[in-house]
Amino acid sequence: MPAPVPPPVPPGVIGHNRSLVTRNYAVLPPEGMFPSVLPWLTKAAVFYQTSPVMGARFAQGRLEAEPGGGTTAPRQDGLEHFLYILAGTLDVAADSSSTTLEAGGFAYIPAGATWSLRNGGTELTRAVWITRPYVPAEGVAPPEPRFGSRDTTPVTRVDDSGRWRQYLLGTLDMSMDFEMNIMGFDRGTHFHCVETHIFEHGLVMLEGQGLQLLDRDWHEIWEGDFVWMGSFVPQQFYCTGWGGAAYLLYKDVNREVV
Ligand code: UGY
Ligand code: MN
Repeated sequence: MPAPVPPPVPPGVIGHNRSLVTRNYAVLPPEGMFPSVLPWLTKAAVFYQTSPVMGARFAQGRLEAEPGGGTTAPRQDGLEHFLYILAGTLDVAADSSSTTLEAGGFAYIPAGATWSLRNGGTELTRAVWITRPYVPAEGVAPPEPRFGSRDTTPVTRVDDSGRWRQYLLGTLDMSMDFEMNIMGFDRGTHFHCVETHIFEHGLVMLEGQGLQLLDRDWHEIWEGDFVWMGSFVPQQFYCTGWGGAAYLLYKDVNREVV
């Protein structure tokens, strides 16, 4: 009997791996991610990109929900959650507030809230999903549920360097223990320095492409890629290509780390 003919391998699949996981940073292109099916989700899955098993102090993944998919019942897990819609729509309820989010829409669900998610649309929904334990601040009331959208969040220009940012959950708000910011770069722009700080990052490339410095090495990243940066990882970003670039950035802030 003749040997079976193997299926054709698409160009670039072998010998061109961009995925990288180190002790304190990781680069994960979307095509290598696998879905986790969870007992309390129906017609939905999470493609986890980082979690405490990698060394992070938070969990981040991409939620994919088919039409009609979402949580099987309202949940109360004691964790805080952030969702940012990449495509499709998502109905989100947290305690007595609820809304339907479209692409660019986001939700913050505080720890202790009773919450649920559902794709009430007709297309696949894709969303960034961040989960972590809340660290309370002395003398400061914990945050309430928040909904918003990228379109209605002010754009702040730092200087005339071509960099801009949007603080989706505000900044210097001591009730919050993390920020979610969109960092934007006009063509050819970069940060003024190599940053090294205690804050951790989960980065999702929303648009464009660039070169990301992680420790001593440069990595080309583009739309859909995920990067985890642990505390004190030297980091810098250069916007490459012919247009601008933007990424969504998790940053743990406003708390002592001792
Ligand atoms: O705010 C920040 O820490 C941000 N500039 N870091 C980054 O984009 N890697
Ligand atoms: Mn940073």
